[in-house]
Amino acid sequence: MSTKLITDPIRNLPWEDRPAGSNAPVWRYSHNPIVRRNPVEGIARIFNSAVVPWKNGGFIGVFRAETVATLPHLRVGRSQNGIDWSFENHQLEMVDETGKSWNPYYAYDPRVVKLGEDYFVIWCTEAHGPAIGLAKTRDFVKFVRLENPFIPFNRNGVLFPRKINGNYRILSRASDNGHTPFGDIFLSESPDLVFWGKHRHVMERGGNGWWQGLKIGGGPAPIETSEGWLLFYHGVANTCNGYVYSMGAAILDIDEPSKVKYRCKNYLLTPEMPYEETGFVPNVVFPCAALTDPETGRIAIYYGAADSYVALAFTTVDLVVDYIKANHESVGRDAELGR
Ligand code: BMA
Repeated sequence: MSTKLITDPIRNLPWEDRPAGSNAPVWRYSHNPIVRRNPVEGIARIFNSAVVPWKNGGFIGVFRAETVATLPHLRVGRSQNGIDWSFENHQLEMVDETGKSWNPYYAYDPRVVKLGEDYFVIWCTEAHGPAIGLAKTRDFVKFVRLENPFIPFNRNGVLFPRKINGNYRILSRASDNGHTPFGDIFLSESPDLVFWGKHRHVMERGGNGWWQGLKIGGGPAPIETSEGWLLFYHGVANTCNGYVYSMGAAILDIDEPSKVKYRCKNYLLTPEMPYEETGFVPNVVFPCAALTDPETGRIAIYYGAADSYVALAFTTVDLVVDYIKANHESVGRDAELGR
């Protein structure tokens, strides 16, 4: 059965066909990584970053950049083809709702979501410990920062691209002040982007595969499809040599996204290429954005590799949804409930 993407068209999204002879559900761009080390003077690495379509068939993004002093901040990048990027020579500046400067001390792992006329940026910010930051922009020049949705510690926030039953929704993972050796995905809702509540558990770490045994966290903004919300997420394995970050996927109920319809027991991408296995932090595949085109069913996924590079991977909605369904497993409480 074919699954439909319920998203705006992006006819020129970056694309490369699946290599001949491959039956992988997700495949890498052959010219990865698309952003390499030292991409801008004074910037050592750009990685876990978010991209959206922009004017005149181009693309714009909010990138996680680390200076040569290794403090992460956000920076705007622009591209005509979604592959070759140029970056602003200054970090993204934010103001509060009265226009007063309100810049985060550090900022990382942004996601960007278009909701109505506004583009929302959600990222990990400093608030006496890591917490979720939220800002909106219409032009990627002026960014108005809103209240932080949650108190610390929480560093993995993902906003849905539309309201559901009248409320905004965020996926997040409560964490600790360090490298968080635990973590499930939760859902919260808000009528106004200020007051968040009705917290629900969505998915727990674990399953039969060890790739997501330590913790899991949302990736790109969930993608609306005729099967439900397609969620790419990261899962972390704890090995004797440190954490290994892979990408997995699930499908959440369209009206009640705390309900998991299908969860894929296999990872879709795991560190295999030199730019994923070697870098500032080895063995990291960390998806933060996806571009979709309903007419072709194409999906382009942007992911951070080894905390050093931006890389691209591709799939189609039919391929990935069929793969998730064919490899569905119930985990934890869902399994107990027979879902
Ligand atoms: C997580 C986040 C990510 C990073 C990953 C691996 O906790 O900080 O930004 O990619 O660790 O270092």
